[in-house]
Amino acid sequence: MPDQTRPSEHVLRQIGWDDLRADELAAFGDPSLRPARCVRIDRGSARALAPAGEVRVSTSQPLAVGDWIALSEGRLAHVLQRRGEIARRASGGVGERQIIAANVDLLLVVAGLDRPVKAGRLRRAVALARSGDAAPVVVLTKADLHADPDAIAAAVASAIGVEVVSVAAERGAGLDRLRSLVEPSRTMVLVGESGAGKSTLVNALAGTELETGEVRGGDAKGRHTTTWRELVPLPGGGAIIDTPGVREMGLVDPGGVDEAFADVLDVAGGCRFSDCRHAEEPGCAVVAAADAGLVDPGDLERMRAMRIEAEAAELRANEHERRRHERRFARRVREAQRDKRRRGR
Ligand SMILES: Nc1nc2c(ncn2[C@@H]2O[C@H](COP(=O)(O)OP(=O)(O)OP(=O)(O)O)[C@@H](O)[C@H]2O)c(=O)[nH]1
Ligand SMILES: [Mg+2]
Ligand SMILES: [Zn+2]
Repeated sequence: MPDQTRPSEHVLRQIGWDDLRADELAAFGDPSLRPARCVRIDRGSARALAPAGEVRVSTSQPLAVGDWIALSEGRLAHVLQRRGEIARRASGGVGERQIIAANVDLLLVVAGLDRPVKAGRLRRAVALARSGDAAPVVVLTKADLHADPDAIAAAVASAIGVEVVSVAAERGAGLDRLRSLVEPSRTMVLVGESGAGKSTLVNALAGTELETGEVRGGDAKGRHTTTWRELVPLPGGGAIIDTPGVREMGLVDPGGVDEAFADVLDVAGGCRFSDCRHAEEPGCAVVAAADAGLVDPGDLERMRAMRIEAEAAELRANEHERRRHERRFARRVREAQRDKRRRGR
């Protein structure tokens, strides 16, 4: 293939385009195909970043922010294979699987130090990251409002077992560490409660002017400042995805749950069975460690509860998906029969 990276593709390289994806594109055997990345999804269309700038792509198939796509004369031709997707249970309704973003390297769980840190939420986000093949990082914002942010950061790091960065976005503190994590070409997504400071952080890193909001009390509906997900390229390379605040972070994939409990995971390697659920199995090192007081029995209980919840949600989401396929199939059959009758006349 002739693809010596065109200089104009540099902009895509900076947000994660690489040789593997170039090979995937070349394998379609159509030299007219051009790569682009979805930066925002609207109803029935998507905005994508192409080497020449942002383009609007109309589509009937479901795309996610972060998807790499192939365009042919400005039209969507292919969606390239995803390297992981961050998915949660949609709130309300039947609880279908909702994809927050695709092709994400790092998931930043953003929590403001102007309110108590909730370990349960952080663990959920860690599980979300792990099952989406992204590395979790906890970001404690509004460090300027807290007397001892370093102490909190250390406590959270040891409890959750992931890197913790504390930032005061408006003063620029802590941003260098985040830059070094995302540069030169990685993608990170921000998740966290409304008012946690996600958009403020994007603005500080990207120099954008996304709308930010007042911190409002209570938990009434309609208090979100950001209402869509958006991918923003960073000046030094890499990309950051802002998302609307979520009140509940429902899991739909049990795969990442164990890894959200660092102390449990530490001893789980000693279990007799590699797929041990740390419940009734013989030779379970986790149960033994909990009995001996080496693992917090409360953590073990919370881990089991979170996994049961995620398994149930996964079943419901799959069932929903299956019904949707069936309805679509039945509709196609009806349409085909109708066409046949018409032709027969
Ligand atoms: N003191 C201080 N305030 C901050 C900091 N970061 C954000 N804020 C304030 O927190 C409020 C909420 O910030 P946003 O960035 O809009 O929060 P968000 O997480 O994007 O909220 P949603 O879009 O609703 O999900 C704003 O008033 C910000 O000025 C910080 O580091 N220090
Ligand atoms: Mg916001
Ligand atoms: Zn076990």
